[in-house]
Amino acid sequence: MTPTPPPLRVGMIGYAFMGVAHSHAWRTAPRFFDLPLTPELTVLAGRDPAALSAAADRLGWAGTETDWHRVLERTDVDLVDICTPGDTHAEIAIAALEAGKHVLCEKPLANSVAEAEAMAAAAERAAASGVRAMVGFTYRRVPAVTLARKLVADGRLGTIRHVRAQYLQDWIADPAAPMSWRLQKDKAGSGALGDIGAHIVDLTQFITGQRLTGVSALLETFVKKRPLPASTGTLGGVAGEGMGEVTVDDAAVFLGRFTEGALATFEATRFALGRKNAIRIEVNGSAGSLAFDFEDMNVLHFYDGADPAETAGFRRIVVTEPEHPYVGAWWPAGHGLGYEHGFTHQVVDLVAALAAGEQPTPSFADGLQVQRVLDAVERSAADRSTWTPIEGES
Ligand code: 4PW
Repeated sequence: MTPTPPPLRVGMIGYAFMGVAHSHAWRTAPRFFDLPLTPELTVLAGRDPAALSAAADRLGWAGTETDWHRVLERTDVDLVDICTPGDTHAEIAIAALEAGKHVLCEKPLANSVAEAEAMAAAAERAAASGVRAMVGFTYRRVPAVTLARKLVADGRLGTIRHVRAQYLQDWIADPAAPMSWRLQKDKAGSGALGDIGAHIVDLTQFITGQRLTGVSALLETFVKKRPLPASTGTLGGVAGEGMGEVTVDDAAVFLGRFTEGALATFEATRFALGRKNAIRIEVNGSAGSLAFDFEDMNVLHFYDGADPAETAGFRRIVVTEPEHPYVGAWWPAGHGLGYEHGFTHQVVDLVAALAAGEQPTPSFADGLQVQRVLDAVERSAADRSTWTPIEGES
């Protein structure tokens, strides 16, 4: 019998949408992948004892703590997984790293560049003693996205000219949809920009292997007041009495330029009625093009400029073959993966890096760089000096 790999004892803070996704990933990863460490769901933390205990039972956590500080004090925790809103990321992550715990932190890394800088500095200090930190830009681990990066890295697209990225949702398109923490600047840092725009910033940089060098942006808050929630759901909830103020952007649109000169357009909105979780990325290079849409997440479209004109055209690669990234560990060819698998792949890669004593990616330094892009977008949008009005229009 093969011996069980040593444990990786996880303490997770928060058990809402992301907490559920991460719990599933910690449990599932060792059942499908041969991991060098065995994740153990040691302790779940949250403030409401009854809800916490119900979540721990449902999600399979062995113990609970109602104060996250206790998770950091426990000697039976190796890694702290932060699944709370952004306003708590910096405090928890820095304290966890100083307590010698590895950290996985949900995106965006923080609510401000200053917080992200402090987190990246803490991660760098911790790395000196082998303690690692990673930020959860999960969509990198969708097989079609990982394959897209490989095609670019293999030179199949040549020199990148254009990057087109959209993250479109519609869960607050209705003005009667209630307030939530995602619509409060003090909790979320920003709105569509940080919550979903951060993903397409990370994804386009990941796929192209390049960084954004500058942006020009517009932000808009279409609905400035919303009903307070009577109850909250995963995204959205049920409207109750009274109104609250939306203090973040509802939508972000920006232009950018990549390190090697490619021009880019970005759009992040929760007002794209009918688009539920459409992450659309298109890249045009001198030798080929690719296109991805998360709403058809097992497919990558690739155009090879070297194909003879007679038969040239976008080919629809169904990314469900054992040769594709991550896919071989799952089902027989053609059986397809879903939203949750990206989180499982994130655990797989994190555990592999920890066991090898290597830095997992994306690192807190990568998270800081994305935070700087978000900050530049906000500063650009606030600066109207480059806005050129059209004569005769107001
Ligand atoms: O992927 C997205 C997340 O990063 C989800 O669809 C919702 O928006 C929840 O948080 C963000």
